[in-house]
Amino acid sequence: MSDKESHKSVPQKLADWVDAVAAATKPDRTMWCDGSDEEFRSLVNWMLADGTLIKLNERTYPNCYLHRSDPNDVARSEEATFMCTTNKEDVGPTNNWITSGEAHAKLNDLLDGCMIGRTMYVIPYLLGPLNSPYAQVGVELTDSPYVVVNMEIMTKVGPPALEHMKAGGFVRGVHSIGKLDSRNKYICHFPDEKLIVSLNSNYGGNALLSKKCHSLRLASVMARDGGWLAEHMLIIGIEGPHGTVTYVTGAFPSSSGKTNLAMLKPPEYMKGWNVWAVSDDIAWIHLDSEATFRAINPESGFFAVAPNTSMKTNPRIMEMVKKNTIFTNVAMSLDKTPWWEGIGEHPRKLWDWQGRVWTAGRSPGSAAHPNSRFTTSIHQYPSLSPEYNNPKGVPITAMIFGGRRSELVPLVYESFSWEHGVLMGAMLRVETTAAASGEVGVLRNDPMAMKPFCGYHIADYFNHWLSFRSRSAKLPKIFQINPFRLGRDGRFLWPGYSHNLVILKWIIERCQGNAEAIETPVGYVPTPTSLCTEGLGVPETTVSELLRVDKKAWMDELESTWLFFESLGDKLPKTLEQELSKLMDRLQSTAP
Ligand code: GTP
Ligand code: SPV
Ligand code: MN
Repeated sequence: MSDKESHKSVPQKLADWVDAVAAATKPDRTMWCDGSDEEFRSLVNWMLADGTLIKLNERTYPNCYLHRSDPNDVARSEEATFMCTTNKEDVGPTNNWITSGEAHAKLNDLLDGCMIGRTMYVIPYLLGPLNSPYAQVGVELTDSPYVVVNMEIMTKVGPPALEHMKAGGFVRGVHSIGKLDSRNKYICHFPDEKLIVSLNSNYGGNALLSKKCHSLRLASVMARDGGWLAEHMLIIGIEGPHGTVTYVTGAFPSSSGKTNLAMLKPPEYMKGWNVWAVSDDIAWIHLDSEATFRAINPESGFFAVAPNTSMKTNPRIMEMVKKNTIFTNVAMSLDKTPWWEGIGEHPRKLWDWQGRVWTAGRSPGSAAHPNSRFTTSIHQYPSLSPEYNNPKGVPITAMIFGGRRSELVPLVYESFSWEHGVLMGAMLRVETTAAASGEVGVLRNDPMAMKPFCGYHIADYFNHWLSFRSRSAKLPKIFQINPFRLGRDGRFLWPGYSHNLVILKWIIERCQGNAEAIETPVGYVPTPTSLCTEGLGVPETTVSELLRVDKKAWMDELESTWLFFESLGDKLPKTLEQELSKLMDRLQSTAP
């Protein structure tokens, strides 16, 4: 880390912008981050000294730290997230909107002197593999050292970014904790200026501007203009017993299983299989010169959900977070070992996520926050794909949509065509989770798991997806999965986690033309025998229930899709309307 004087060599445009932001926000000093271990350590030491971080048990969790957020700042704030453009029509009905002019006026007021008494950190970051034509640079200015250390885990900070910047421009991000005043919380995006301004939150997705703000909201606009896709998707390579690796992506909304699917450890009964992680949250997908879909992970780390992670549900994650990890809003045992609901055994006494004494059976609520998370470098993950750093990305054979549906959606099914698959994604209606503030478990439309992240009109986005039909002869097959169906007793019907490989295997075999399916009105559903469920211990009747297509319930679902599509106005592509009508016809012409 160094001060401004030693950075005479950075591009003038960057230096001028940093000076201008410093002149407005008035920090006591400006420090340029280089992403070195030494810098990371000194920031951690400062945060240990002022209480921003707590050191966890060095024996059980070496080099691990706990951060406790302000209790009102624990999840993404969709209500405070805005797309700022000239016309409302640009951003459509799924985004909050203010005019750029109005937003700048408001933000300039709030930025004035907001860093007085603080240090402003300059974080140049690279997203994507080194030397990749798809990589992008951003620079985040922040007064939060917690943000700096997280960004150093999540992205490539310092020299790689400055080097890459020589070849092109960069996305600008300004972040200030401000006074954590929730009435003045703004996460504003200016796609025309490639600018993000985020004030009064220090929480992950609101404050780590490389993540949802740059990699999805701004990148989705760039992707529309450049003919590619910026998606809320995991990327994995699935290796079969013969050693062939097939790459698939999966778009599920926040807190709906992406990280766990990306880090799946095969169950005992599936010897010879493995799942290699490329990404657990975001995919940038371009067509290469042969029109093959190629995906890269813009990120270099994980910012993922802690609750329910255990040696039983996901031993690979448990091993990975045992060192060099920052935990946010988890509970802590008296010997300073991190703890969360679902981890396994239950100490009688804990410190809860707000630092209060928590006694099992007596204290109300959960000890860890339901959206508590860990930040870990991707290089700590033992089954990281050797292709993770491939500048060209990995070739995509299938794309999966999913999300939490306690009813209706079968465990897995396949679309009839690209257009029908796009409809599947556009129709995605799922239960909300604790990853965003607001009620949990409420059904909402979350097309392609991008409702909170698509930075432009969602109907134009559907059109963009459809446009790939004429641009590629190697379109991935599209599937939907749902490991979250509940039984009458309120418990999950499907064991999930490692057993989800049974679903992935069927998907791969469908792509190879080797697995049987039944044609239903909604798509191809596995025959019970084509899904290898022998090792599972799930009764046959439960498997049948998981694969059942309920005509009446689907008709109701289509009603709500019509309403959603109607709310999008006349930009809705005709192709999607036709696909929806065809689906309706197919349902109507089947017996109940
Ligand atoms: P974001 O980081 O918010 O984007 O979440 P994500 O989509 O990566 O979800 P993640 O894998 O972190 O899972 C979210 C929660 O769902 C965690 O509590 C998981 O333990 C739980 N979960 C993940 N996969 C399964 C599954 O197959 N079945 C069940 N029952 N729960 C699951
Ligand atoms: C999500 O909410 O989808 C996340 C966490 O992955 S955040 O970084 O807050 O967006
Ligand atoms: Mn996510």
